[in-house]
Amino acid sequence: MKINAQPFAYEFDPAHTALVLIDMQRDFIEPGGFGETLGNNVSLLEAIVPATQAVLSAWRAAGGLVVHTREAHRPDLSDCPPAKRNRGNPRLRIGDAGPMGRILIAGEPGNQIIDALAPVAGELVIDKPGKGAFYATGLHELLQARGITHLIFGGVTTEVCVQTSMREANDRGYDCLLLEDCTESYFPQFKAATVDMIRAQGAIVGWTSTGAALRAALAEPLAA
Ligand code: TIU
Repeated sequence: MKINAQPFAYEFDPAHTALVLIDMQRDFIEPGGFGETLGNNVSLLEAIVPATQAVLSAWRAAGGLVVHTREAHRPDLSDCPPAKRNRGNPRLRIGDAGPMGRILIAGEPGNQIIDALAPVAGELVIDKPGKGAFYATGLHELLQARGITHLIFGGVTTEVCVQTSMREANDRGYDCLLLEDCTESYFPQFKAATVDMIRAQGAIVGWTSTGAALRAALAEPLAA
């Protein structure tokens, strides 16, 4: 299957491709979570939910593997380096009690994926202590066991956890595509720069396209 992308068409076989949705959690998208405690306007991120939901439905209908990640720490914070917890000047730190439970802690209400994109049976849910999806998670091994060679990315935020995960994936040999309308940043200029730098130099990190282009390709699998 081939879809229009930049800097040139992206080719993939859905049987060997996973849709990877990065950290679509209440902690980043809703008020009162980690994103807001860092001083961000979280309302910007909601805008990508409908496009991401449409892609997720189409990908599920096509039978493709779905991977959801969550930035999450253990309740005892043993996987949270003090350097990460102390960074910046947040109103609430990782592990502190907030309106949606303890900030960025596994199992808390705020740490869950938003209802609109909730995982279903058979999908991989990866809790990650870092910004990248491959650090300290075993994700590479899980993907290799399933014969996955291509990864299609959406999620938040573009220049932090999405970009870090794409770079980790690229270094591990995956062909990566970023869906521009299914990713967002608290800083529009950082999203734009990230999209540009990913596809620069002949797709140095990966390709970029849109959810609509992916859905169109999935709707006509025999045409590709
Ligand atoms: N702060 C910010 O932009 N992002 C993060 O801390 N984590 C993710 O991107 N998921």
